[in-house]
Amino acid sequence: MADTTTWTDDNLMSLQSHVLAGERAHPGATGDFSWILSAISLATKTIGNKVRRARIEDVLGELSAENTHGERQQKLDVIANDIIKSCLGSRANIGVLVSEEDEEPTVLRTRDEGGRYAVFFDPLDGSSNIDVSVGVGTIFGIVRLPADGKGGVDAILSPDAKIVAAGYVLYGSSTVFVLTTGNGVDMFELDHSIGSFVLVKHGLRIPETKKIYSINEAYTNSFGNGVSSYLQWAHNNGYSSRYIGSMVADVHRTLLKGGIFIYPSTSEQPSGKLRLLYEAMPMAMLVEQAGGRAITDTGRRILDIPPTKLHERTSVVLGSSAEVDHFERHQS
Ligand code: FBP
Repeated sequence: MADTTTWTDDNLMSLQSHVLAGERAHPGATGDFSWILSAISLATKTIGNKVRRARIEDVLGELSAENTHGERQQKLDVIANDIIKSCLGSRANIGVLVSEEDEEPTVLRTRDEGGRYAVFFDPLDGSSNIDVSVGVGTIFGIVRLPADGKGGVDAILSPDAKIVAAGYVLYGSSTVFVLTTGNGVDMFELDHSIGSFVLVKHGLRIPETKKIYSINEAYTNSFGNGVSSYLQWAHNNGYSSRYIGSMVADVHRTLLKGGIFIYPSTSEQPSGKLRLLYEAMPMAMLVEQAGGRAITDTGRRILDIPPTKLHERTSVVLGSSAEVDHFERHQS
């Protein structure tokens, strides 16, 4: 019997060829993205291996050292950070690297020396879940630096710096790479048999509504009135709760299934916990590109916040647009 498989582009589309095809469609594209994304692809495949073999290679557990946020670093936080920096460091079009694990940015070269982009990243998000084999991930944002030749932190925090691509890699039951370059969201899965991220979903759209909220209710006593009133309403309207405690995993579920992810400001953390540049903004760009919304708990669009510090925090409310609308209605 003849093989009836329909051979379409998707079947054979790797991350690299998909990005290259996208660039070919843009006159004047320089190949910068595919060059940077190939480094991120290589780094995250390597990190994925480390995460999967963590107990075998005995790279689990905490180090005595603390990161810039005063949090005890996991061994794999540092390993992942080094892997990403060594892969991205070799890309001549990158000027600056900003990592959750490093207090200061790594300045590689000035704009005039070809460093047109900065890459912000959380090397291993949800690291408190590593030891128990729960989904963790790498989050990144690619920013085109202003043309005025400014370098270093000034360039990164300049209002002319524009986030032009964002993504995350989830190291879960499968290794998934979710990416936007400003033209919708695509999802790739690592096919271990060929060592390639293969396109599995082109033009991913977040469901308009879904009665699932994701928040750490252990902090209920320190939530503001608006958050408490929304949760009361959700409880009275048949919502279900899902919370993994790894932002990448909770946002991935929200993107695919719909619902709302909330990490609000609390009395203990008045500006929220999650970091603006390398957690909130990349996720906000992905959710918006998939048709959802991403705001702070005071209703401000996360992508409109002008960053003032490298490691500043923000409250995060993102997900299906109708669900974020419901949340917003309870804040006034
Ligand atoms: P890091 O692990 O990168 O520090 O990220 C912070 C994080 O673990 C998020 O992934 C997650 O959404 C949140 O903190 C969980 O915080 P909490 O334990 O307070 O609910």
